[in-house]
Amino acid sequence: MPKQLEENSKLEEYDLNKDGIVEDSELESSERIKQIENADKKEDAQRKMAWIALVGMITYPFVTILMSAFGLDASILASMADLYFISVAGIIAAFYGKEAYMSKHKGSNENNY
Ligand SMILES: [Ca+2]
Repeated sequence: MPKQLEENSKLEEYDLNKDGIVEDSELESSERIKQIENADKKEDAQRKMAWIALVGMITYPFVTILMSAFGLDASILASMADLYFISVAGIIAAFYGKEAYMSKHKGSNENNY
């Protein structure tokens, strides 16, 4: 008796060519697609994080200046500036360092996407 999937089965998505049979090769392809999608999401999240860090780093001095201009106490912001800049620069350097490393070594490893 042929095996069947129940109605609206979670495994339905693995039947890539919609012939009603989930083959091993389709499972492998689905797994590979999932890996690529996850890697893409991870890249997007890291890129977003680097951009937020960069925007924060650029706006930080202006916020301090604006606070002083409006007569607000910017001493707390100013006192954590050194630590903040080192941390944010670390994040940005790690991101662009990773990007450079990945683009240099692309193709040398099959799983490197
Ligand atoms: Ca199929």
